[in-house]
Amino acid sequence: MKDELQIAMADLDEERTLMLVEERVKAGYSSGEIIESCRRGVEVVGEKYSDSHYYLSDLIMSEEILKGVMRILEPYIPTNGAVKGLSIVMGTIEGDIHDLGKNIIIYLLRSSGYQVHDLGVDVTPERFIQAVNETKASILGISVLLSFCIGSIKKVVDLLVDAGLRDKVKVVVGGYPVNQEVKEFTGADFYANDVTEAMKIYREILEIKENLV
Ligand code: B12
Repeated sequence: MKDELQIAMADLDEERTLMLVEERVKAGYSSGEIIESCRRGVEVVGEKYSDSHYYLSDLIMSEEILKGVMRILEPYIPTNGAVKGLSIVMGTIEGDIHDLGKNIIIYLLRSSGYQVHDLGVDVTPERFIQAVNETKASILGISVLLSFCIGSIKKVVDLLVDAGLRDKVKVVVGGYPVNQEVKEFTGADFYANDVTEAMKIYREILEIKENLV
């Protein structure tokens, strides 16, 4: 079935995208469902960019539209103020400045009561380890969109081992190019490339940790 929102996003039709988002919010779609349609739309933007049908300016346009989508959605994302006893460190790996997906996940985690330390983008493996040490985080979330940056995630996991922290921290990798193979190559515990899967993983980790206390 054709998803009009996905198509409007893929066509970089800002007005129509934002109108459809408004409509879907009113019709009771969840934020996760709406974000997913948009994410699939920008996936097409990426493909068109690879085929040279779109240019860098079009990638930038997709960023602008996605930010507009999040501005509409933010007031509707349910919040659960009860602070959960887990601290999470998140960042985009060294060399990569993509942060829209990471920011969406952080927003949803904070809305669900998790304490998230956002390290931003282009984060070195050493900085991730320093942050885990400083915050005593039990979950490390690493975002990656550029395939050639995946190797640096492996370095983060190796440094966690060297620091004697590997069994204290669950590593979750996320982003467009991640899959089971990336999870195995990097030594991460979980991977996710959509909102639903990401939130499911964080809930699962929370349950595991609570059962250990
Ligand atoms: C928007 C965009 C940009 C914007 C980024 C703006 C920003 N502030 O993030 C700009 C214009 C800056 C940009 C720049 C570049 N980009 Co770009 N970009 C994209 C595009 C079109 C969409 C990315 C996006 O925001 N998606 C929407 C979000 C919601 O989805 P997401 O990021 O996947 O996140 C979701 C999940 O993956 C998951 N998730 C994400 N992170 C995490 C983390 C954790 C812990 C968890 C659990 C889950 C999770 O949850 C999110 C919500 O569903 C993609 C295409 C694509 N298929 O992804 C290309 C793409 C990623 N870019 C690409 C390229 C090549 C570049 C440039 C090198 C272009 C250039 N010549 O300069 C530069 C690189 C700059 C750099 N050093 O990082 C390529 C990468 C190819 C590759 N395989 O490596 C892609 C795939 C396009 C393509 N097909 O060629 N880009």
